This record gives sequence, C-alpha cells and structure tokens, in this order.
Amino acid sequence: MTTTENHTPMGFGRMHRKEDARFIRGHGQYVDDVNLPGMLHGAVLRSPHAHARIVSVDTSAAEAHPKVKAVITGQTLEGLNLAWMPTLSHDVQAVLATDKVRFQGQEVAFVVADDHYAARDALELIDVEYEPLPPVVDARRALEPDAPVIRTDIDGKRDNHIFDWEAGDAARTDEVFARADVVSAQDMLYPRVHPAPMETCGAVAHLDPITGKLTVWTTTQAPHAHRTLYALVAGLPEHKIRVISPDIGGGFGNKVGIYPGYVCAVVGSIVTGKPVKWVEDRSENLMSTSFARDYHMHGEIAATSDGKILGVRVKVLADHGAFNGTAQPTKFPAGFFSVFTGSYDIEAAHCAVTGVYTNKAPGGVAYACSFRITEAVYLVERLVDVLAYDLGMDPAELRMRNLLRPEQFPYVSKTGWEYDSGDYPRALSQAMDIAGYAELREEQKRRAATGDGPLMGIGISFFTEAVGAGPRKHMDILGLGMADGAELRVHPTGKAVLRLSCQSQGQGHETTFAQIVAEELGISPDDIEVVHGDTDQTPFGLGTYGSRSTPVSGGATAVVARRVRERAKIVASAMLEVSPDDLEWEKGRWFVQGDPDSGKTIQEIALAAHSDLELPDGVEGHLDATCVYNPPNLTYPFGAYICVVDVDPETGQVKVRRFVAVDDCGVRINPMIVEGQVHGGLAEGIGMALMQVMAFDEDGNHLGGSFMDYLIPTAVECPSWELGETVTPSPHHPIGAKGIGESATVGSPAAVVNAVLDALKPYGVRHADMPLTPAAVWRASQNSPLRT
Ligand code: MCN
Ligand code: CUN
Repeated sequence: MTTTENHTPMGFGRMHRKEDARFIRGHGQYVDDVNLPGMLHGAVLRSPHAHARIVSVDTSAAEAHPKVKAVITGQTLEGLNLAWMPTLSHDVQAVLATDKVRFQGQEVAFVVADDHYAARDALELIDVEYEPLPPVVDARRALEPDAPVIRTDIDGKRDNHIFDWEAGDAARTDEVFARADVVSAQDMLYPRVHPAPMETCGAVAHLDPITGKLTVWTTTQAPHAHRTLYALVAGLPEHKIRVISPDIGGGFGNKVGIYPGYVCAVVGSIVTGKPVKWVEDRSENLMSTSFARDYHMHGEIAATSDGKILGVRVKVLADHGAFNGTAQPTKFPAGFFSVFTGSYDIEAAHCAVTGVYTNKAPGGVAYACSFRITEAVYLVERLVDVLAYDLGMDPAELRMRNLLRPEQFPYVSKTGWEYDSGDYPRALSQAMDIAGYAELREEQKRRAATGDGPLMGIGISFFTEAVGAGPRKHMDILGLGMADGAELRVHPTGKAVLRLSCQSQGQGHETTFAQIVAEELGISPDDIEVVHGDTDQTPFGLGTYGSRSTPVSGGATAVVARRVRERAKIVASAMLEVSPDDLEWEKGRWFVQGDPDSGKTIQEIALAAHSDLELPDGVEGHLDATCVYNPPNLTYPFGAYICVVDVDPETGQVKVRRFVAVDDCGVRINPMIVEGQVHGGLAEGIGMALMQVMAFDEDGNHLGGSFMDYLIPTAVECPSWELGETVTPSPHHPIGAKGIGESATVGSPAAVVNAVLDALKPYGVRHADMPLTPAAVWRASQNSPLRT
C-alpha cells in the first residue's frame, strides 16, 4: 500500500525526507560527533545497591590517576548547592548521591579525564563504603506501614506515598454501576518499559572562561525548556546559556528530562575550564535514564446485558521510582490518564491514582506515551474485551455499539476532555473491511472445529489520543506555558528559512515543516531551510513530546507563513499599482481579480520587498514574520487496529500474522512520513505486548541492562503492516492536522494482547499481563481443563 515515488510536491504530499541525504550516508552529526579542542571526558560511578546509606567516599586513588583532571562527588556538589536538582514534577532528584543511594545505577561520582577510557578506569579507583538497606521493589509493598522509607531527605516524610489524584464523578459512577446488569472487573499491569532509543543520552558542556557563556550540546527534545532549567538551577542568565540539540538518534520520550550526567558535564567544565563530554553506554541508558508505565490498574466496566456500556471505574497504583522525575506537560500527576473513558459514549467515569516511591530508576511516562494515554487506552480496550468475554459478545460488535457517533463532536468526555472531531464507526468499518473480519472469524471457527495447527486469535483496539499540549492556560512545565514560536525569513531570491522551537529526533521535521510553508506560500520545500535545535537561533517554545510538534509548532508555521503572505500582498499591490483588496491569492502568487495574467509570484514579490520599490505608508518592507501559537485545544487523533495472531499452545509462541491499522490524524502533511511513524509505533507495540519488561529481582537488581535481556522488536517479529486511513480534519488547527507520532504505540499493544487472549479463549483465559512471552502464554493456559 505504501508507495515511495518521489517528487517534490508544492505543499502537502509524499516526499522523501530532506534529512535522509545525510542520515543514510552516515553523515548525521550527533552529540558524540562533537569534538572540541582540549575536550575532556567524563564517566559516572553508579551505585551497585538499590538502597544503601553512603558511609564514605574516598576519591584519593582516582585523583592520583595521571590522566584524571577532576573527581566530583555529591559533597563537591553540595558545596556548589547543586547536589539536588528540581524535577519536572515538583520533586527533587539527587544529581550525585550524598546521603543514600536509592536505586541500582544511581549516580554517585563523576570522573573527568583526558580520555574516555581513563575516566572509566578511574571509576574503579573510587572507594565507596555502603551500608545496605532493605529495598522496596514492589509498588504495593511501598505503602505498607513497615516499608522502609526511601525519601528520608524530605522533611518529616514517614512513608513512600507521593500523591493521590482523582478525576471524574465518583458518586455518579457508583450510581451507574449500581443499576448495571453486568460489571466486569480486571486487575492488570502495564509493566515498566524503556524507550531505548538507538542513540543513548549525552552532553558536551563548555563554559567559555573568556565570555562566561555556557554552551551545552545535548540530546534533548526540548532545548529551550532545558536552557531555562539550567538558568534556574545554575543561576546564570539565559543569554549566557546556549543549548544545542544536534541530530538526535531517536528520543521516544527518553530525551525530555534532564539527567544528572548532563549537570555533571556542566560542573566538570566549570571545574576544569575545559569542554567536557559525557555519553552514557547502553546499560547506563537502560538502567538509569527514565522508564515508562509501571501502572498497576484495577478497572471495572459496567454495562447492560445487551452490551450498552454505562460506566468505567479505575484505581491505579503508579510506581514512580526513587524520585518523582516524571517529565510531562500537564498539571495532573497522572498526566492525561483521565482520557481512560476512551472512544465510547458512556454515562459516568471515575479514576483514582496513587503514586508511590520505590527503589527503582526515576522518570516515568516517557516512551511514545502521550503522557499516560498509553496506559489509559490499554486499560479501557482490555476492559471492553473482558466485558465482551463475560457477555459472550463479539468484541467488534460491542465496540461498534458503543463508539461515539460523528454527530456528537465536539464531544466533552465524562472526565472533561473536549474531543475536537472524529468519525469513529467509519474508521472501525474500514479496518474490518481491510482485515476481512467476518472471514477471519469463519477461519477461526473452522480451525477450532478441526483442531488443526496453532490457535488463532483476532484482537481489536480502538483508541482516541489527545496530543498537542497546550493550551497555555491548562498546561505547563514548571510554569512555562505550552505555546511555540516560529520565525520565517524570506531571502531576496524568494528562498526561505523557518526557525522552530520544536526539535526532531527522527520525525522528519526538516521536510514536513518546509512542506507546510510550501503549501501556504507556494515556495518549493527544497527552497525552505528548517532551523531547529539551537536556542541561540530559534524562538522560544517548549519542544517536542506528546506529538505536539504538528499541533503546536505546525500551527505556528502555518500562521507565520500566512503573515508573510499578507505582507507579500501589500508589496504586490504596490508593484501592480492596485489596491490590496483587488488581489487574489493562488498558490505561489498574488494576481489582480478578473485579470489573472497580471500577477506577481512570491519570488518576484520577495525581491521587490528588498528593492527601492515605493511601499505604502507604514509598510516596513521585507516579508519576514514571527508568531507565537497558543493552541485553543489539544488535537484528538484516533484509530482502529486489528491484529491477527497464531499461538502455539504447546510452546506459548505467538506469531503476529497480520496487523491492520487505520489511523486518522486529520490532514496529512506528508503521508509517507505519517506511515513511517505508524510503522515504527506498531513495532513498538509488538515489543511491549510480547517482549519487553524492565525486570528487577527482590533485592532491586536491574535485570534488563542490555539488549540481550531487554528485547527490541525486529522485522522478524513484525508482519507486513496493512494501513488504511480516514481524514477528519481538526476544526481548530490552522491546517486541520492532528499529531500522529505516538498514536500507534498508544493503540497497538491492546490489539496484540486482545488477539493473544482471543486465541486463548478456548482455554478459559480471560486476562494475562504483558509481556506475553512464550512462558507467560504457556502459564496462562495451564489451569484450563483442556490441559488435562
Ligand atoms: N505529520 C504529518 N501529518 C500529520 C501529522 C504529522 O505529516 N497530520 C508528520 C509531522 O510533520 C512530523 C511527523 O509526522 O514530521 C510526526 O509529527 P507529530 O505527530 O507532530 O509528532 P512530533 O513531531 O511532535 O514527534 C514527537 C513524537 C513523540 S512524542 C515520540 S515519543 C516519538 C514520535 O514522535 N519519537 C520518535 N515518533 C518518533 N519517530 C522517530 N523516528 N524517532 C523518535 O524519537
Ligand atoms: Cu511520552 S514520549 Mo514522546 O511524548 O516524547
């Protein structure tokens, strides 16, 4: 279905990525490619314990190493008032441990040396005496009265509780549940997983001793937000800090937060007066930089006996690790979890979420998550299947019966979200058509009757996403509102440069944002340079996460291009000696109404704007424009996914045979890039559903520190994706586009899990937790009478 013909469309359409010219030749410039004269190298000493008191740290032997230039400890940082840094969730996190270590892999000391190997070698010369403490590994254990207290640094803290938060109407939900014919309940775990980008995290910091300016090249999805945080933490003025995010080898949320290693690189540069590079290795990335999910959910769904869903009720225990380092743009501790009512027309809903500390890496949320929508979608889509199981109803029919109808949009959910637009039944019908749903069910019946071959399962998920934070009044990071700037300069020859605050990690922004300008101005995308990832070169904005680049920076880009067009109109009117009111726009030129031959192209106008042409009073000349876009609402992309699996009941092996995905992200700027985003997200969904978990043993030892243990899906596990699409434009977005970057990761795990459980239905299996590894599948079916 995917075609790859290349031409340069004058606007929206399929177009090969401009950035691929360097990427596929291996010429990307990543943080680790930054090499400065006199640069030193840093390495982090990490805790071997999940929970231990630090008795002493002896750095003398490391300092005596001939190539070591500095050894920094928590004590050094305490002297600079930098031992603790604020997290993005109103907590603090240790940069280097002072009192205790609170998770295995926690940062304890930082060595700066002439080269990377010497820095690593010297780590072994640091002598840390630990007094091990009992760890808290299980979130449920965290709340027991006799559980060891992890955050003894917080004054008066006597437990591991972080927050209680709720949404929806509890009383009304209880009332709806009381009169329901059926209530289906299910406990489920969304396990701890990791974004695991190809490029790990790192930074090169250089405090120029002459100018006093700090430049940090770093793997960040949000350069401006990082700069403001450095300014607040280090007390430096923002104009003395430059954050550069060069090419990024995948972020998936892993590069939203600020990690201790970044701060250590900065301190290393301050202490030595030299540039300092720190780049973590794979194990460090997997062990210490963030994680996602770890939601223990108890869900209940109420319905009538003929399958009308009435309400959903949820209790969640959220494991946030040792510090509440959740990097997310909402004012709610559970992010956007309250969209758990999903895509259904229900009467009432309520959720209560409790957050706890455990002796695991901090962070949370990240991994193509839309800030807990992944968990919410998984929960409701599993609950709908559990209900179908209990009612003996077909899960497609049950969904069709309850999906929101097109005439209900804009729709305000029972937890207060305003879904902007949608035609849900159309998307599900299309997915069922592509899959050949009725025939698949026939085949399944036939196979069950003959008992031939593996078990066949068909799984559906329907999701609604909420992406594109702001609006500013509802969403922020540390008080910084979620609006994005854009600047568009048009050179005299009619070529243009667009400066953006968002930052690509592989999503193809250099191409798609040029296409937005091309669509609005009729300048070829090849003639539009996109500049991003450098705070000195770009307007302020909050960065790329929550699939917000298209909804927010994309809006800014369309608006700024329209401003340029309006300026061009005035210049054209002077050139053509007519009133601006007499001009009409067609892509690429202004012409005189009723006289299409008298017109001026945008290139001609650009040149004239720089010439001695006499302009009307008050017109400054030049076409350049700027804008700040504060979105009026989130955008709500949605989709219908169908997964077909074969399960071998003897080995528990799952083969994903087919996967149909119908996505609606409104108007598509570049359908080829959208499909690429969907392909990647579907693969991630298969990874999470079948293969991935950040596991710990009872002592809090991290068991997934390499790609031998933490598995990444490959082409072997993935079928040839079958994509469809519907287009329901966002009514409030300047070009009608909605975000797509996280849709498939959010929507696909439930389809895969539902498919596997559908296959196991003859064994009486109603639910099993991810990851559905062969062992988990085999175990799930062991109690079945079919096993005797
Ligand atoms: N697009 C489009 N038409 C639309 C919507 C989007 O052509 N209607 C294009 C956009 O112009 C952009 C791409 O699709 O080139 C993704 O756009 P968008 O949905 O706005 O998402 P962002 O650009 O904000 O990217 C962030 C999102 C997130 S939050 C994660 S996590 C994730 C994802 O993108 N990380 C990724 N996809 C990723 N893809 C790659 N290769 N690498 C990552 O780290
Ligand atoms: Cu939640 S992962 Mo993306 O928003 O960067």
